[in-house]
Amino acid sequence: MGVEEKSNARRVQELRLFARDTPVLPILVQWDPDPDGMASAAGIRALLHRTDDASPIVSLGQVTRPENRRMAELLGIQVTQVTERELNTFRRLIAVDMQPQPATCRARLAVIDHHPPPPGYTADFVDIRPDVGAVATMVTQYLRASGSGISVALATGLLYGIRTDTDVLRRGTSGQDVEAYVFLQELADEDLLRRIGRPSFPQEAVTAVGQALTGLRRENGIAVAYLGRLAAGTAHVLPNLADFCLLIEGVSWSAAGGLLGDELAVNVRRSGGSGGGTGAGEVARSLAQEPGLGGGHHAMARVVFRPGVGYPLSDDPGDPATVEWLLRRVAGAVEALRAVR
Ligand SMILES: [Mn+2]
Repeated sequence: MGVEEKSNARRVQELRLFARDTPVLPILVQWDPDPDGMASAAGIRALLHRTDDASPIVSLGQVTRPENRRMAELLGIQVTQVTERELNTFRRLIAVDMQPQPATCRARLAVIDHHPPPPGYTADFVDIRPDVGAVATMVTQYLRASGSGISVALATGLLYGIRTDTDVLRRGTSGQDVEAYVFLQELADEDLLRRIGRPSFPQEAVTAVGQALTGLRRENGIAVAYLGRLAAGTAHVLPNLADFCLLIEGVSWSAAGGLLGDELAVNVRRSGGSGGGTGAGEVARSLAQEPGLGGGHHAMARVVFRPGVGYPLSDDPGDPATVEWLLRRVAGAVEALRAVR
């Protein structure tokens, strides 16, 4: 047994101890649950041998991306939306693929994550490894160390989680991710994976992308596009558009925004993998009005603006005033963070 396996076995013991004598122990995932979060939560529940009722998977938001909803449906993963007030009625919580702020969260916490923690982060159980590409990798290690069996559905979910978080081992990947990936591939259902991972857009969303690209503005290597009001079920076009904008020659930063209700959601991208310099996650955090509204990784991040910060509430894709407002914000944050270094 190697050192890594031993420490994972110890982590499993500690986590089981944390869960003991807690009849209802919810597993909390991010605001818009993603495949890594959902699969990892399902894996933790299996590891602890708990039922859906004893450990419901909960989120303060909802699963929005159609392929993520399809994944949850095909793999039988149910995410229950809860309010902050409801969350605070639980004595203990396991947070997966995210970190609640201990200052604002009353429950005792176990945290399993791979996003960089704020300094001095503490919880009853903490396993935070920013060098690992997906939490699903960490959970796979737990399951292997514990000797628990992994069902086909769970292996498929965990593999899909690693695929999406690492862009199929192309982004922010560690040797541990590759090892978990190879292990899971033996167990997973390839046909199911193909059915999950096929995103599609309605025609109106594609037309809006065209208008957003026509109205795109760029300055000093930063490209910004605005999609206007996003119809229900089409929010996943935002990260796709942000990715696409990063392909433009000479562009090293991109942002794509759109209105969801009266909130302005913005996906930020930065080229250059996990290299040095200012990261997209830092930019998103500095743009956020309050903690929790912005964050992410070096290469990809997301921020949500709430009404009252003065953005134009335009429904029109490519609206010049909104594009200008967004460009000033993103360029300002990038410059300010560069100046600090
Ligand atoms: Mn993740």
